[in-house]
Amino acid sequence: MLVFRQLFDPSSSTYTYLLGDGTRKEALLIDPVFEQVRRDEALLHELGLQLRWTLETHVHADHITGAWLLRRRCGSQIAVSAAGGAAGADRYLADGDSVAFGKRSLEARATPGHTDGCLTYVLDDQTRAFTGDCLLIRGSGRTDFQQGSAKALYASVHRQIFTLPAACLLYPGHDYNGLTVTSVDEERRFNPRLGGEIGEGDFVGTMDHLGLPHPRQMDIAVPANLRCGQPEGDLAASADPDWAPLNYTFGGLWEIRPHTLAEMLDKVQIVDVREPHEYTGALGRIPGARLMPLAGLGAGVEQLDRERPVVTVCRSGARSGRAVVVLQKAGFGKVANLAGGMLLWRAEGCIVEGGAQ
Ligand SMILES: N[C@@H](CCC(=O)N[C@@H](CS)C(=O)NCC(=O)O)C(=O)O
Ligand SMILES: [Fe+2]
Repeated sequence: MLVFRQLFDPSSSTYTYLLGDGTRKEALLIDPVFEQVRRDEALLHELGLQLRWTLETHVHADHITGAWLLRRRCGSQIAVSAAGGAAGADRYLADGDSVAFGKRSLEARATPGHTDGCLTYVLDDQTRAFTGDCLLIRGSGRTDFQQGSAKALYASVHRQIFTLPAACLLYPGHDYNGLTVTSVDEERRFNPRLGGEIGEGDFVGTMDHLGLPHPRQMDIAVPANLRCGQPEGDLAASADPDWAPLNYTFGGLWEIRPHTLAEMLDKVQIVDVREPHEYTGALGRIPGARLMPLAGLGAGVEQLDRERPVVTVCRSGARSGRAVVVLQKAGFGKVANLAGGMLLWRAEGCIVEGGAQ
């Protein structure tokens, strides 16, 4: 069983792809983004997958890869193109090499043109291919920096991508218009730069006159990606909260487990965001919890100490998850949601004040 997820980084419009063997529980990520590493890790964890590899389609100019950080956090190995010039990887790929995850695999195809070292990854059964910034949906990667060559890109698309089966789905490295997927057949027919009867000369003429500004992050991203995303200096930006062992969820929240919270009740402020009748109702409450219903939370935040961690709680963990977002927006840095709310708190036998016994 193939596990497949398309993930998006809105700030750079980058797609990251998760591919997993659902039986063997092994996975890889294509083009992870540094700032999204926690999200990707949470998804892998929630799906029960072990990350074996991170793969790069090329040395990116517009965002920093999450490869190095994922290796550090998940023990994955880094695979990059041998022709890309990046140092610090575990494996250097050339045209025709394959990378396995469980019983499945991807074939690397050299598709230079956007950069010298661009690779397209083709799934073993040729039902999907990941084209990086070589072929975009109804577009192509730019060819005006990082050894770009419009001639080379034209040849790559025609020899390595348009020769795949017509029904093969194509997933790009970016999309700037909200499009998500295309197919070989569609791009052969409708790509306005490369499809139909468009010849090499037509393509080169188009690419020479795009007049695009350089990516905003280019001066930071290229050197960092030549180190596979290893930061210079310390790692403060990617450090986890240190006030408690917390879990990060794919939904984007830090959560605390009932037993972890039960052992540190005196060190945190507990904000119960249920309605008053629930606070005094049958489920009871956590000793010391302060009643601040979600609707009035924004107006009441000044009653809270900004230096002490805050844990939010409700019946099931849903409203309190929303409360975390409200508190973060109000500038609170140390906030976590009680996983499973009062229901899980009681189910795990933690101490309750009031309520039915
Ligand atoms: N405004 C974007 C520009 C991104 C950009 O130039 N993207 C490259 C891929 S790394 C590209 O080929 N873009 C094609 C296009 O914009 O048509 C940024 O600053 O990051
Ligand atoms: Fe790129």
